[in-house]
Amino acid sequence: MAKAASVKSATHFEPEGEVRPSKAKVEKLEARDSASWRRGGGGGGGGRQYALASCVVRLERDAPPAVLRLDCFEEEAVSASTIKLLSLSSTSLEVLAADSSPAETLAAVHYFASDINTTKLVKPAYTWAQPSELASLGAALLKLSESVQAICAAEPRLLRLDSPIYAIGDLHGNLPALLAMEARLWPAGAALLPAGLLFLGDFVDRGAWGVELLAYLLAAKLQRPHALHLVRGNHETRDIQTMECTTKFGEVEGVKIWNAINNVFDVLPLAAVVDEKVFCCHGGIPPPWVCPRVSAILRVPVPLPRPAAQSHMAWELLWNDPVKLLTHNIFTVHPTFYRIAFNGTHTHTRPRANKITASLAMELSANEGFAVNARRGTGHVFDQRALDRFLATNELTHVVRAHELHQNGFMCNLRGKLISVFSSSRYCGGDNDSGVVLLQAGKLRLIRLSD
Ligand SMILES: [Mn+2]
Repeated sequence: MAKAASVKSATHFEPEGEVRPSKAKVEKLEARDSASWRRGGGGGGGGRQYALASCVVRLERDAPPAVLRLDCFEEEAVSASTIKLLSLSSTSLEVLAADSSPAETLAAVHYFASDINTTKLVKPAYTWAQPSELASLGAALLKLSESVQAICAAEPRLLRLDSPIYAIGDLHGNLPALLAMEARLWPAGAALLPAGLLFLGDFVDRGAWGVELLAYLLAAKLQRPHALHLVRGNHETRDIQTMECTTKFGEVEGVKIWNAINNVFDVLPLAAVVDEKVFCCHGGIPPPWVCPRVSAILRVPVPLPRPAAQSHMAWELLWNDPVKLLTHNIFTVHPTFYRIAFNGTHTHTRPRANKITASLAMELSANEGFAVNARRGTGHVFDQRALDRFLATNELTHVVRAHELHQNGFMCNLRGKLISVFSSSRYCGGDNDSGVVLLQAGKLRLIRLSD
C-alpha cells in the first residue's frame, strides 16, 4: 500500500501548498519574465545584434595567432548573396590580418621585445637591430595615431562600459610590464580577450619604451575600438612629457611623431563608469563646485590641447589624490625607502605625503572634503566625506584610479571605496609588483603580477 501511494504521488506530483495559477496569470508571468529577460538582467549587451565575423583565427603552440578569411561554410546551405557578402567583407581583416597595419605593429613590438638569435641577426631584447626598423615604427605611429585620433574624438568624454573588464594603471613606458600582462591575461592577443581593457593613463615618460608601448596600445585600440579604452593621464599632456620622440627619431621626424601622438592624447576620454557603479579615472574625483554630477564630464571640450587652461574638470580628474591618513606608513610610498630604512644604513626623514595635520583638517572641513594637493603642487586631495558624497550623488559604489605607486601594485584607500592601481612593475629601479583590477560580476578582483 505504502509503495503504491508513493508511486501515485510521484506521478501526480503537486508541490504541497502550491496552487496551480490560472491560464491568464501564467501568461502574465511569462510576459513579465520575458520582458525582464530581454532587458539583459545585468549581463550587459542587451539588444545587441550579432553577425558572423568574416575571419577565423588559428592558434598554434609557438606562433602568434593567424587570422584567416572565413571559408568554411556549407555552400549549399547558404545563399549565393550571403557567400558573396562574407567573402567581400573585409572590416576584420583590415585590422586583424597579418599584413594589416595594427597586426604588423604588434608583431614589430613583439620583435623589439624578443631576443632574436639567428645566424643572420642577433639583437638584444628591447632594442631595434637596425635604424630602419625604428624608422618603420615611427611611420606606423603616424598612421595609427591618425586612425585612433578619429575613433577617440568620437567617444564620449565619460565612457559607459560593461564588465568584465580589466583596469590597468600607470605603465610609464614599461613595455616589459605590459607584455608580462599580455602573456598571463591575454596570451592569444588583446583582440581575442573576452573582456574589455581599460588603460587609466600615464602611458609615457619615466620608462625607456614609451613609444613602443604606445604603438602597442594604438594598434590594439584599432583592432578592438569598442572593447579597449584609453583614458587620459596627467603625462598625456605636452607640457609634462619628456622628449623621448626627438631622442629616438631625431628632430624632424621626432617632432612630427610627438605631435601626432599628442593629437591622440588631446582627444582621449577622461573617465569611465563600469556597470553604472564604478567610476574610473587617472587621478581622482573632482570637487563638487567643478563637477556637480559626473554627467558634467560629458561637456569637456574636444580636443583639449591645454587642459590646465581649458578645463578645470579635466585637470582635477588627471591630478587629484586621496588624502593620506596619519597612520599611513611611508614605507608603502616607495619601495626603496623600505630597504634603506630596514637595513639601518639610512635614517631618511622623507615628509609624509598629504598626511592630515590640524591645518589640513581645517582646510578639508572648510572645502567640502577637498584641499590643495601640496605634494603635486597642483590639483586637490580629497577625504572620505568628499568620496562618500561623490559616490552617493552619482549613485556609484567605488572609484578605481591610478596615479600613485604602491608596492603591491594597488592600495585600498578610504575604507576600500577607492582602489588605486599602478601597473608599472619595478618602477624607477624599485621592486614593486604590477597591479591590475578585474571588474567582473559585481567583484573588484585585485591581481598582482611580478616579473
Ligand atoms: Mn599620474
